[in-house]
Amino acid sequence: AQKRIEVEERKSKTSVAELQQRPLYARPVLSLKQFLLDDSKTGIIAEFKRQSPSKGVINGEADVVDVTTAYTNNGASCLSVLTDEEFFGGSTDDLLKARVNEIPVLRKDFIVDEYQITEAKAMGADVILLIAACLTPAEVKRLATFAKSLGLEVLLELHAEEELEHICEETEIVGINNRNLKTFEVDIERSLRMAKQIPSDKIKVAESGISSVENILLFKANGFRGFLIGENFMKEENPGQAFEQ
Ligand code: IGP
Repeated sequence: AQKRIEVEERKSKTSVAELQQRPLYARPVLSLKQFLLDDSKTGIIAEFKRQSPSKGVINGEADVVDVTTAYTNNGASCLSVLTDEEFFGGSTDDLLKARVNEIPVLRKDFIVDEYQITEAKAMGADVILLIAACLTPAEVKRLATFAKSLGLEVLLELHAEEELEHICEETEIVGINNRNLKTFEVDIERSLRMAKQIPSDKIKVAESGISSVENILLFKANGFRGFLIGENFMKEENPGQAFEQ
C-alpha cells in the first residue's frame, strides 16, 4: 500500500527536476524593485482576480490575456495574478497567459514551501508573495532566501503591527494590506500609521481597497511606491479600460 501511495503522489505532483526543465524557468527575471523605483511609471500593481472570499464572483469570465495586456498598455508597473483555485478561482494557466506581457508578474497565492516557489519560477513569475499572517518570521526568512537564490523577488505582506518583526534583510519590498483579514474591513489610516515603522530602505506597497486617485496620492505622500489594485478594475465589464480612466 505504501508503494502505491508513493506512486500516486509522484503522478499527481510534477517533480522539481521537471519544473526546472520548463522553458520559462530559465527566462531572465524582471525586477519589480526596479519598476517601482522608476518615476516615469505609475507604480500600480494591477491584479487579475476572478473572485474573492469577501466579494464572491467579481468577474468570472474575464479574458486574462485581454485584461493584462490592457493593464500593461495603460501603464501598469506590474501584474498580480491569483493562482489560488479554492478561494480566488485562479489558476496556473491564468499566470502563464499573463506572461505574454513584458512587465513583472507577481504570483499571488498562499506560499508555504519551497516547492511552490520553484513552481512560481517555472510558471514565469518574477515575484512571489509571502503573507506574514501565514508564516513565522523564521519561515519568511527561509523562503525569501530560497526565492532570492532562484533570482525571484519577494513581496512580504503585513496587515498588523505585530507582524513588523517578519521583515528581514531578504524582504526588500514590504506590502501593507489595508484590509483586515478577519473582518474584511478596509482601514487606510492604520496602514499609514504602520508605514512609519517600516525601515526606510524597504520599498513600500499599499494593498487592497484602493478605489481613487486621491487614495494613491495619499499613499504616495506617505512614502509608498507601489499600489496593488484588484477589485476596482475587475468589477468593471472591461477592467483594462477601467485602468485607463
Ligand atoms: C487587491 P483589492 O481590494 O484592490 O481587490 O485588493 C489585493 O490587495 C488583494 O487581492 C490581496 C490578496 C492578498 C488576495 C491582498 N493580499 C492575499 C489573496 C491573498
